[in-house]
Amino acid sequence: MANKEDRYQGVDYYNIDDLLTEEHKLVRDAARAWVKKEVSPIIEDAYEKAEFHMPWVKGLGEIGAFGPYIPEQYGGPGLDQISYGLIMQELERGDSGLRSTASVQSSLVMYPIYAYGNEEQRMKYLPKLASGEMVGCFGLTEPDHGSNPADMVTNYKEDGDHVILNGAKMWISNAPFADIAVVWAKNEAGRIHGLVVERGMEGFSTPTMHGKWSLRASATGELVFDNVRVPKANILPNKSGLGAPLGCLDSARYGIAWGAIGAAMDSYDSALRYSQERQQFGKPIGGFQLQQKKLAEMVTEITKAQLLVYRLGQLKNEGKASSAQISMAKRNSVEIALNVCREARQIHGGMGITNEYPMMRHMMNLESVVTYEGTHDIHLLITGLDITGFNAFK
Ligand code: TGC
Ligand code: FAD
Repeated sequence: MANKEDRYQGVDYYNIDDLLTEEHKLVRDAARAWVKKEVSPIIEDAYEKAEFHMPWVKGLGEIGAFGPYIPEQYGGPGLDQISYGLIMQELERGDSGLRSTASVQSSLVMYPIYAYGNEEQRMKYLPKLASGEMVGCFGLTEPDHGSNPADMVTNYKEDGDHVILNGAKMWISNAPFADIAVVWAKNEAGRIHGLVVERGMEGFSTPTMHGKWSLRASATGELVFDNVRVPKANILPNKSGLGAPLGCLDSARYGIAWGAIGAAMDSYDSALRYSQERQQFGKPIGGFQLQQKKLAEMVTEITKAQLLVYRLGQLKNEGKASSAQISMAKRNSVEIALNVCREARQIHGGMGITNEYPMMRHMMNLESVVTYEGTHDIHLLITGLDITGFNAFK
């Protein structure tokens, strides 16, 4: 908030806090305090300048936002999935771009190294990624293959104890400053594998993408591979095929399902306060029925979404959450968040379009969140396939 104190208090209409453990609350409160201190005072400025504030990386490592569920033996905090969700919610309450950086590092870089890598790869990368000493990115999307990554053209050929990687990835969060990239490419047999490509490898470049009206406080770039020699030791050995990157997406989409509600909570929190303080026609605007309708519907949708992700977190902790359940939650959270932010902006009247208040920034961010990690349409089709058994993608 430009020049304004961050008075965010959280939203808990159904006493969901009573379902949380002491550890959940400690982790959530630490993330909230860090966002208030380190993010809120400068986020509007960073957004306007389209800059990712690099000192945030160290702080994110300190609050356990990088690989929250990665075991302590690999440098992670070893928390459960609900803690992971709560951290993502607090970060996205600050800004979706901040949550993006943590999502990518946690679910799209650390998770595949942890789940599909060998012990040497885990020990080499995970502790540094957990602390923020190293930052990673995830290259799946290509210029001509977004919703349909199965048709990717990025590929590698054998060359002794190396492979030669060629192709390009687009729309890659964290790419401009990442130390490593987990890249998905086809081998000579056309099978998809994950490779860890390191900055400095000859022929590897990461041009920044400019001109975004959304997610401006997050850096987005391309990954270009021009005959890059990657050691075979950098190929993740324990899973291949499209299911490998999609498995990472399950974890990241789960984080977004929690995160997007944070943007909604921030906007509702601001709108409720504004409605109590702003006077028109001799009384607070919160006293008018039309404003109450907006606020009551906002808190209802937030509460329903909070309960959905809490239950999803329980299922995830038990290893029982299906990909389709995660898709439903990601889709629902982003949709309600977009609607809540829009209504909250209207409650602020003209002031709502300025950077004195967070709603416009959240709304613009959510236009990326509704598209990345599987578009709104793709998640609907995943639900459609799951309930009918008919595939409507192709
Ligand atoms: P399909 O034939 O359905 O599946 C191929 C194989 O994958 C398995 N599978 C999954 N495994 C784990 N998790 C999932 N969610 C899975 N979905 C499918 C499946 O069982 C199969 O395995 P196998 O062993 O039989 O081979 O694949 P399809 O080609 O028909 O595609 C299905 C579709 C459209 C749902 C999928 O391609 C998809 O989800 N597309 C959306 C692409 C996407 O989400 N891209 C995201 C890029 S990363 C990103 O946006 C990061 S933003 C980060 C940030 O800044 O926060
Ligand atoms: P397309 O796939 O071309 O889709 C265009 C439209 O067609 C959409 O509305 C879509 O819903 C619709 N459509 C597509 N197929 C179907 C179908 N079968 N049926 C009905 N409708 C369909 N990718 C990464 O790999 N790593 C990252 O870190 C990353 N970060 C990102 C950051 C930002 C800010 C953004 C905007 C994107 C990022 N992405 C990343 C890419 C993102 O995952 C893709 O943009 C997304 O998967 C959609 O692909 P596309 O943009 O090519 O759209």
